[in-house]
Amino acid sequence: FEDGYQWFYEGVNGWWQYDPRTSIELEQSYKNDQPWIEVLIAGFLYVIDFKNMVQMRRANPTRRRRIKRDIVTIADKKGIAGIRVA
Ligand code: V3L
Repeated sequence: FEDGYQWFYEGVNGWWQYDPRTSIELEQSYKNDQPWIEVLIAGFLYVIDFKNMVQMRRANPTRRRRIKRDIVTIADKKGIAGIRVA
């Protein structure tokens, strides 16, 4: 985004950047102070919880991943939405 921030979810030993479409949804909802939203990711509904900064599948809320909003250049990102970068 214009301020250099991007959205990430936790992987093994690092962070994955969200896909561009989901990132836009997250940013808009975050800036609107929504406490949580639902998004469709790869065919599954996920709850994004901005209070606790976690995401989880709606159908299986016990499996949760941390999320963060961070500067893209200093973030140790693994890739975008499961697509690895070198
Ligand atoms: N965007 C894309 N795919 C996701 C997302 C998301 N926000 N959340 C979960 N998945 P779970 P390493 C991740 C995928 O939490 O080696 C990465 O993108 C998730 O993909 O139980 O562990 C990699 O593709 C996983 O395949 O709902 O760091 C992959 O894991 C699946 O949904 C391996 O990454 C179940 O995750």
